[in-house]
Amino acid sequence: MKRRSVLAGLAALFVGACSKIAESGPGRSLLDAAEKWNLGLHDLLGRRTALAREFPKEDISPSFRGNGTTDPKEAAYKAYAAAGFADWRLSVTGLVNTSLSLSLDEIKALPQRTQVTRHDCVEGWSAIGEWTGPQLKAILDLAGLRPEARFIVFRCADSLAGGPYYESIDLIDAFHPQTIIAHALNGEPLPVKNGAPLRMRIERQLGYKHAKYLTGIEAVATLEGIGDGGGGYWEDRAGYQWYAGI
Ligand SMILES: Nc1nc2c(c(=O)[nH]1)N[C@H]1C(S)=C(S)[C@@H](COP(=O)(O)O)O[C@H]1N2
Ligand SMILES: [Mo]
Repeated sequence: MKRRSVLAGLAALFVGACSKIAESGPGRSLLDAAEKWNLGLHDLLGRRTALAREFPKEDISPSFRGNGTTDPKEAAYKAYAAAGFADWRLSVTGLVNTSLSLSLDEIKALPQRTQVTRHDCVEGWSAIGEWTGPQLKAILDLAGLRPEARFIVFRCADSLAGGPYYESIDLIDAFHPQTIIAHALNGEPLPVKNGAPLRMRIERQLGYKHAKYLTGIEAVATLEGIGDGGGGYWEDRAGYQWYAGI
């Protein structure tokens, strides 16, 4: 929201300045161009902040398949899983006023959102599931983002052949109301195959953005120096788009 008003303010300033220098001739077309740019910006922001479709419960898929890592092999993860994830913590670090280390109980004590949405994987399958968890916004508000923060990086407990899985999004998606940290699928604790005990839901983007086995959230000013700089495991390795809007 804050971002939207800053951008709209900038556009208004630009249009205002143009109307002073030109009432006719070439100035007039500059003003028209500025107005078009302003409208284009509003269109874009409208699309970015719109809600993903939510479905009635009857549409929930009978089984929600697992993809990518479905059973992390890391010893640390296996130890947490064996203890029912009782000691799992989610760290919140980077460009924040207060770093946090949250327990699952603390995460479940925040206001919760439940949403039935469709997951679309680039590999060509979809599934509908009901996800529950706090909005990422609630956690970012608790930690307090510093003004230099521009991206949120998600750290995961699992590695694939090329290294640790990770993902990242910009602040428009970070503050989107349907961007939640899910701990439940279809009313049950997340199964291991779907990212137990915590996974991201970023409903306006494709499946690979939804980091599973979430251990940390990091606020950064740039994606340079994170992984290979592409903003995610598959972005670094397979050239998947960083912004995977659907
Ligand atoms: N940590 C981690 N997150 C991940 C992956 C992964 O391999 N590791 N795979 C991604 C891909 S490609 C998809 S489609 C979804 C799959 O989610 P699911 O297992 O719940 O179907 O998780 C995404 N998040
Ligand atoms: Mo995927």
